[in-house]
Amino acid sequence: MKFIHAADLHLDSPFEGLQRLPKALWQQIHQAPFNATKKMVTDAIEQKVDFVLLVGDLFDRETQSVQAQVFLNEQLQRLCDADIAVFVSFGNHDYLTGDQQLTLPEGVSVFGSDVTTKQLTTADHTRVAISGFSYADRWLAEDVIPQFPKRGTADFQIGMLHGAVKQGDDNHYAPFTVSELTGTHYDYWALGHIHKPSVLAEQPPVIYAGTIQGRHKLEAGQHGYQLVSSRGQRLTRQFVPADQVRWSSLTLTVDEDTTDASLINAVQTALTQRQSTVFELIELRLNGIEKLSASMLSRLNDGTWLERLDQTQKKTYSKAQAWIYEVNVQPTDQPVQYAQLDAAYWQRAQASVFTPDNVELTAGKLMQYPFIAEHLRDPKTTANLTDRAKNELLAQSRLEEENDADHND
Ligand SMILES: [Mn+2]
Repeated sequence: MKFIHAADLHLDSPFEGLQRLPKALWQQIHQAPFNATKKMVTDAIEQKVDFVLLVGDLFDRETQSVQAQVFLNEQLQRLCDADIAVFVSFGNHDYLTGDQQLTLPEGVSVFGSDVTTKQLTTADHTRVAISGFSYADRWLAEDVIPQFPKRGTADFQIGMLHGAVKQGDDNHYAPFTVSELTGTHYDYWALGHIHKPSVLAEQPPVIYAGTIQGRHKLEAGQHGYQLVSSRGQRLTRQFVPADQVRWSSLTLTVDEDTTDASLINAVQTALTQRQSTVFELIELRLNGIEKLSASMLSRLNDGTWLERLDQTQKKTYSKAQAWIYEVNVQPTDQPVQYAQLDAAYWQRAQASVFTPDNVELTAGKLMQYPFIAEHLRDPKTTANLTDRAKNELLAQSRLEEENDADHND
């Protein structure tokens, strides 16, 4: 018995924030979730799996584009034509609505909003029971694990669950605890919702397949699906990459001799030296910025240098299989001397200005969206804002220093 566990295809993701990219490249990125899904389907056919589990968020939005619907239908039809069973549950992004227009090929089993169990006997006579449900709404605050049936007499029982581990009071996505899941004595829990591939338990496996295609810098690294096969009563599993573009970072060190052109050269050299089999979208991180000239620092901060790099990478990205989409100057470990700013004053101001409360206040109504609230409450976000302010101040302070020096001459 062999199956694929995939989740969070997020077909038709808008990839906002990448509008600066050349059109052909943006299209390549927009197509990436589609092509990652296509690869998974091709693999399923070549590997002759018995069934495929798709655990929610197949589409990015509740109103799917015709293109995304047609595409998913074609791909699921390819599986059906190869006698591969398909089990689908919808998640918080593509929850079942009353006027659902989506029609899937016959032979695809879709879970409704109540937990139900579907039975399957594979070609090698293995009896498999699969329990799951779909979201009926954008949010599901209730713990649904008690609604999952007791393990039956099938050779393998699998749970499909699009949800998040219970934490604090804000639980919008079918909250559960890992011990609740392992306590069911199912043989495998196929999870969706969290986009980073991760293993919550090994015995039995409680696994997030992760999104099949990373869609922004917070979804860096490899993405794909789980290929699971049985040997006797044992299940072995393997993560298989399927992503078509990958988010990563590159760190370079700059110094007082760094110029616009030399930094572009250093980037180009570093890009040719890396070993990646897929196209990479790269965040450039720069160390040693305290040695840079004031003008260089402000060109890095205000995006002027990146615009210049874009002119070069427009010609080279296709060969380099990489695109630098952002530059971040790394905070320095050494104490920075601000000419017009007392360091102690800055320390005090920093502590009182960049607080989680102030961030929430500034974000205002945006905080009602759980994913935005989660991002803004992350201490890393506050730290990032602080670093950006610090870099701006440093550049400003350098310019003032240089202006003063000019006046003194
Ligand atoms: Mn998702």
